[in-house]
Amino acid sequence: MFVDEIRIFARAGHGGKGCVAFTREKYRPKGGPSGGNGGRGGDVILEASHDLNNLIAQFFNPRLIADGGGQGLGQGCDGHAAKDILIKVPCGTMIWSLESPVDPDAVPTNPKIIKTESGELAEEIDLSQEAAPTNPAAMQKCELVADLTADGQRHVLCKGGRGGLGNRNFATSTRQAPRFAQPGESGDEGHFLFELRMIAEAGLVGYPNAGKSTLLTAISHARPKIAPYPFTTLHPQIGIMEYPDWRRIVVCDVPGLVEGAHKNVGLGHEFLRHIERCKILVLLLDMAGTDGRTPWDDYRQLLKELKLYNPTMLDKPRLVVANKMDEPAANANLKVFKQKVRRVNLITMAAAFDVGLPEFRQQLRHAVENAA
Ligand SMILES: Nc1nc2c(ncn2[C@@H]2O[C@H](COP(=O)(O)OP(=O)(O)OP(=O)(O)O)[C@@H](O)[C@H]2O)c(=O)[nH]1
Ligand SMILES: [Mg+2]
Repeated sequence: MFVDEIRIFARAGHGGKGCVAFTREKYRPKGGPSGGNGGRGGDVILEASHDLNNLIAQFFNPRLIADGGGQGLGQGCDGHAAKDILIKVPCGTMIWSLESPVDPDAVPTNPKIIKTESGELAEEIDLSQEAAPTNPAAMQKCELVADLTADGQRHVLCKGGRGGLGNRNFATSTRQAPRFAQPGESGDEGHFLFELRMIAEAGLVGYPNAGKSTLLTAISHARPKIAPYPFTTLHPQIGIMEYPDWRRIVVCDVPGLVEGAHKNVGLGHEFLRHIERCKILVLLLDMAGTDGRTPWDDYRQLLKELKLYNPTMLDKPRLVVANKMDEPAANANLKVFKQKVRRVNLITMAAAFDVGLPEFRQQLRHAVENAA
């Protein structure tokens, strides 16, 4: 199972409460205040790791709750600090805060002030007006809290509460026996959305069956499934293309994009988030038209769907690749394509037969380095 979006509830630990205690020893019957401080609550910390490639761990554990700190004790003993919890997430995880939508019709109710039997003034709470419990599923993505891109990068999602001070901290010359201590502070908590956007330099976009996975297999050690039916690739796949001088370019293969993807046709277009951060887009066309479509229509549709997903996608430099050039219909289609779509620099190849790959590798490197 591939999980690239998950809603999480996180709560840091509360601080332990401070202690009220006094020293009583055989020869010091009034030894003074000795209540220790409470320990601090544990933090919830996120760490980006390049060993992970999806958020499956959070799918099975969507509640990240750290322990509270220990209470202060007598004889000046402080409570123990709670352990932080460290959660590993894949590189490229964006953390958004979630908030309940504000109801514009909600009228703030004025609290009623009443007089109690003892004559004190108090606020009357109308239980029928109590806020409805929050529904995390209805919460909306609000603010970007963190973007964990580099391996080892950490972010404290929720900070644990400080422990309360024990009564020995409050002794003064005029108040030598304070009979109070601080309660611990509560830890931060909140609902969050974890969204994974892969970190790759180049993204392969194309219709299903265009040969994206075949190209990724030919240029890297990645082994995505290749088959002659549409939507073979269901999740993004990462491959690393190596050059003789050890330069590496990370390439991301995503599922096929089809006409109407913005209306959820095919697999929709949500998966395009994984190539949103790419520097270069590689538009792969089936130049032989093996599925009965024409490559020039495919090209226009791909651009249209990219624009409908996010208009900034078209600002990225792109390489256009004509695949399946070994097929008989490909050369004739290529001629028509060049007439219909002008000012496009095409790289021709037959990925399944390793034809045209050196030129592709060279042009991709050139484009990535110029885009940096
Ligand atoms: N003749 C020919 N067939 C190719 C070439 N490249 C890929 N194919 C075939 O096209 C079919 C689809 O290839 P895939 O790599 O799975 O295509 P894809 O774009 O990843 O498809 P989806 O994952 O479904 O989006 C497979 O049967 C490949 O063998 C090529 O250069 N020439
Ligand atoms: Mg594929």
